[in-house]
Amino acid sequence: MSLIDKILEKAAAVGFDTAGVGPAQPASGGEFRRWLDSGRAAGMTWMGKDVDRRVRPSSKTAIVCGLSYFVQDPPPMIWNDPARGRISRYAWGRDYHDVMRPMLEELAAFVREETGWVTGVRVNVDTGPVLERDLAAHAGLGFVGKNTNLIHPDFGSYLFLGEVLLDAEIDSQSPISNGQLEIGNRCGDCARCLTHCPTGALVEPYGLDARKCLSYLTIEHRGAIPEELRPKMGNWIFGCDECQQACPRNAHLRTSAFDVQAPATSLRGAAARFLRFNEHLCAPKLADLMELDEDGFRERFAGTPVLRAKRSGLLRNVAVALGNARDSSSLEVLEKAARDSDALIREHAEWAVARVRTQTPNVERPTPNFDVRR
Ligand code: B12
Repeated sequence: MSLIDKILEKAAAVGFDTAGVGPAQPASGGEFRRWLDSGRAAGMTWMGKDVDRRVRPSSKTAIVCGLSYFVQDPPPMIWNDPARGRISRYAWGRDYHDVMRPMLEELAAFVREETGWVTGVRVNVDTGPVLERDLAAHAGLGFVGKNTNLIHPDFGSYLFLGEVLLDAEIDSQSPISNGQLEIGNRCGDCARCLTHCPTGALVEPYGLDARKCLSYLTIEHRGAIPEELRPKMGNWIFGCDECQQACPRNAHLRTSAFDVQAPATSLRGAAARFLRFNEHLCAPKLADLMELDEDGFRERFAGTPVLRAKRSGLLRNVAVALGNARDSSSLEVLEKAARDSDALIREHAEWAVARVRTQTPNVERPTPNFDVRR
């Protein structure tokens, strides 16, 4: 058995849904530099550090591993309830960094053992200066779609990526996966992701402007949400999956009904091991979230990616969602939030109070309708 075959076998044994081996050099460094120069990275200034390492890494080989995180859709009565906030699918459970890192470490230890290499074997999941989607495409895991996501033929785009990076070429006699970056247009004429993005953040195929992206605004952005974008947030309060929901390459995943009583059986792939799936995590009641103090926030979202937004960011988003729901029964909770010690929450709650008080219908965006076949 070749070294690559052994590594891929070990990756499966460790629990990854898919893995491939390819060159660690990204193909679209130029695109990345253009993205930075155009300001599309918004406030993610850390993306502009280590540009050279991201574009021309010292590593030679990437063992790219994928972990499927697709779980079935929540029942429409929960998901479409405007009194609830929507959390994007990737955050419906334990933080994937915490889940994948030990799995990658185990794989890295195996590589060290098999090769005798004591240095030059490192793991990365999201945190290092690595263009992961490029490397994944190189390693044959799938192709980059117009929504900029890496799309796998079986798992769609609901696939976390992580790597074991090697400073050496690996068994150069063996063919490296398919070795090709699938850079061609595999989406054809489809542009659903572009047309379904609520804010037009996919400004061109394969081009995302984070300044408009709800995922960026609700998770990474630390200040006020631009007022003109607030009505377009609907009830997304942490991340956004609109461009993935609209993608026909994900449609086949939704085969069985969501079963609240037996969530584990409705999970697919390795996701079953780390997603705690319940309505309080995927679509929590907005009014409940507004009541959370610092300790309550940390306790409720312990171990999940939601912590990244901090209480300040999450409650800012919750205020916007309550404003968009325009239900006068939320006025009491919003008025209380307008006296919060956090100025960001106060300002967004005041905006929401004014929006609820104006009885005009929400014309900017109708109540979101979760229909993946749109
Ligand atoms: C910064 C970042 C974000 C930013 C910016 C997203 C973006 N599109 O750049 C924000 C906060 C908005 C974000 C959102 C999300 N993210 Co994010 N994010 C990252 C991070 C840390 C860096 C991405 C990056 O380098 N962006 C810069 C742009 C220029 O690079 P890129 O999008 O990868 O683009 C490359 C290709 O598109 C290609 N390219 C450019 N032009 C063209 C043209 C053609 C024809 C082709 C084929 C390719 C191509 O070149 C680019 C440079 O290599 C990665 C982890 C990592 N280190 O890679 C995770 C990562 C991309 N995110 C991930 C996830 C899950 C998400 C969300 C789904 C979370 C959510 N539900 O809210 C959304 C998806 C939004 C979206 N459509 O991208 C996953 C994606 C997994 C996958 N299957 O693709 C990653 C890989 C994390 C991980 N380890 O799993 N994210």
